[in-house]
Amino acid sequence: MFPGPLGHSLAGRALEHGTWALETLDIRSFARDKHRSVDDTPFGGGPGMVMRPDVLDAALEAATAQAVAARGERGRAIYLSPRGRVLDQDLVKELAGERSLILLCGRYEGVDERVLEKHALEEVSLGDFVLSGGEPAALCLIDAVVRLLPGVMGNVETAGEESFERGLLEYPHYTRPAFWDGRQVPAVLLSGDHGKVRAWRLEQAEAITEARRPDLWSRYLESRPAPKVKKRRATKAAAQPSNPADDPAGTAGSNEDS
Ligand code: 4GY
Repeated sequence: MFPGPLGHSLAGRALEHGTWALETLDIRSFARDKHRSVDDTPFGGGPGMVMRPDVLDAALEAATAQAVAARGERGRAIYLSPRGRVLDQDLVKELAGERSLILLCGRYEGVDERVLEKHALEEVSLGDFVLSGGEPAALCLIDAVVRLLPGVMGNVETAGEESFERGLLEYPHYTRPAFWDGRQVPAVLLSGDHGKVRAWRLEQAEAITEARRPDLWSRYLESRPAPKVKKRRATKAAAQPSNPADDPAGTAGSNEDS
């Protein structure tokens, strides 16, 4: 399954180029019995099978030794699981800063809990759904991390250009033809006024984020500096002490949530 679709992507070219490297270990190759079994029935009963701690431990020890030999350190070890910290761009950035990562992909009902403890595995989730194995999640994580490595993306979307960097969803994109299928590209994008284009895109990104992702929208509002209070030229009226009754909360002109 590795590099699988990554071999046909941006990450695939970077892999050939040596920007990053991937070593895969087949957990079954660490099985010791004649049936090469990696799973067993759960203590306490219940459905399905659980991945055996002894086999996983051998695989993780081998992965650790390889990482230390190749990169000088183990790096963070991650178990892809719906129980984990939900992957977001902040975590992707953290992981892109590591010299090495170990990704453990489970099958069946999951892995023996003691292995997670022993190897200090961090659980990371792609979201609230259940895959049949961790591999597709690992591929997604790798893709998101590798595109942040220096040189992989070239000049596109450098430092902070992406909407997500500002905590917003993407604004709508358009390319030629300007009129297609009875639909016109928004005029502002053809205006050549870069300031207007930037303002329109921000407005669109904000509207889409507010409508579709109230969670992101709240965070954006909290993290955004309060709008600047326009400096007005001093007038007679402005020079007068204001009437506190006009602003009972006393927040006008202050910047308390910034
Ligand atoms: N969701 N995010 C996920 C997943 C598969 C059985 C435990 C997810 O990251 N991984 O659904 N993983 C299961 C398969 C063992 C992991």
